[in-house]
Amino acid sequence: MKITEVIIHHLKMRLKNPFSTSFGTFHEKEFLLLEVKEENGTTGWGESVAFDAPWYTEETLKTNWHMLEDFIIPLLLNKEINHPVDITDLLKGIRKNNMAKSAIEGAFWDIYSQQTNQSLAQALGGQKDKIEVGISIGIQKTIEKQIEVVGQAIKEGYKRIKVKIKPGKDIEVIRVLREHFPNVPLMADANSAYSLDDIELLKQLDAFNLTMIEQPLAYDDIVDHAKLQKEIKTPICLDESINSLEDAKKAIELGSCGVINIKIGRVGGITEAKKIHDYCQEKNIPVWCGGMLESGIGRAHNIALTSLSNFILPGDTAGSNHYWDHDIIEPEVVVKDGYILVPQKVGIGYEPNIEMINQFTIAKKIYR
Ligand code: OSB
Ligand code: MG
Repeated sequence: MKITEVIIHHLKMRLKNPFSTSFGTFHEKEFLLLEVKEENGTTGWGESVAFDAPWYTEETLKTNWHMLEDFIIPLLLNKEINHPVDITDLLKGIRKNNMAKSAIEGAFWDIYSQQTNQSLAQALGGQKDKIEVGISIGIQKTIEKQIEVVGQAIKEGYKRIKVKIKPGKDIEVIRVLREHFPNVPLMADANSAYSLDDIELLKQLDAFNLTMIEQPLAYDDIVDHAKLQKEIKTPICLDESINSLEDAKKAIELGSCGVINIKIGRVGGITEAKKIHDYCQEKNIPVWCGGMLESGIGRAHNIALTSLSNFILPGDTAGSNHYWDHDIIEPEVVVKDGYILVPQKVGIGYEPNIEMINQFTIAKKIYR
């Protein structure tokens, strides 16, 4: 198989509700969508999950565009690629820039599964035909609003509620939520808002029976997380700190976490994500699939990945209707009773909605 053309679409989609984290508030999602064509006419779709600013990781939409245009696309165009894993090798000289690499690798996994006449989930060795779904809820202006939004998500059937926390919006919020919802699987994500100086505060979280606390400490740390994990009984889940299988191995060896959040973009693609999944399975570390407020294209990849057997915990794969008035795939992602049915159709299993894609496109460039 040879990639003969890549189209980069730059989209901007308005979120239904602003999403607030410890590092900032999203009102809209601006991102790159990749349409990749192969010599026999098959088209695959991939999404770059990089945001428009470097507050979560260092990559941005523009750094991704630069890497794709100047390095990644030239390395892949018109090369013989037999299997998506070959891409890892072709790109191995480029350091980091995981989200940029992942966008095109994901599109090629789509092409590969279409050409081998299977669903992406099947191509990955996925075993589940439906996946459990959790939801990530941003920091709200008031505690009353936080209770209302969490209550609504529980009513909709989500299997696990994650709330974002930050200094000043932590213990009290969790205490009140736990009082109102004593039995719901609840967790907190700090997006690196704390340090070991906050250890007494973090220890207090142990009182609320959280399923885990996600990335409390620095985005590039695994040593302090290991120290913290020894002091608290709530499992630590690493997100930002895990960018490769090597990172996962080291974090597990150090005891820095009990759970890993796998995001395809953050780790450089589906191939690496699957390696981390397999390794964690061997080591009895449960994993779940994180979200990046993706459009339906990115979500389709996440859903296929989540069909692998060690995705034991519900992921951040809420339905299209949670984020958008209109998503860019057909059908949209539907969550029913807390589950998504893994599509059985070939490829990513959803059709890109070209009309919607064009409606949200603000720039576009063709490479061949
Ligand atoms: O840390 O998981 C995170 C959104 C933006 C940046 C980082 C994170 C998140 C989420 C949202 O938690 C998950 C989603 O619903 O896509
Ligand atoms: Mg996170």
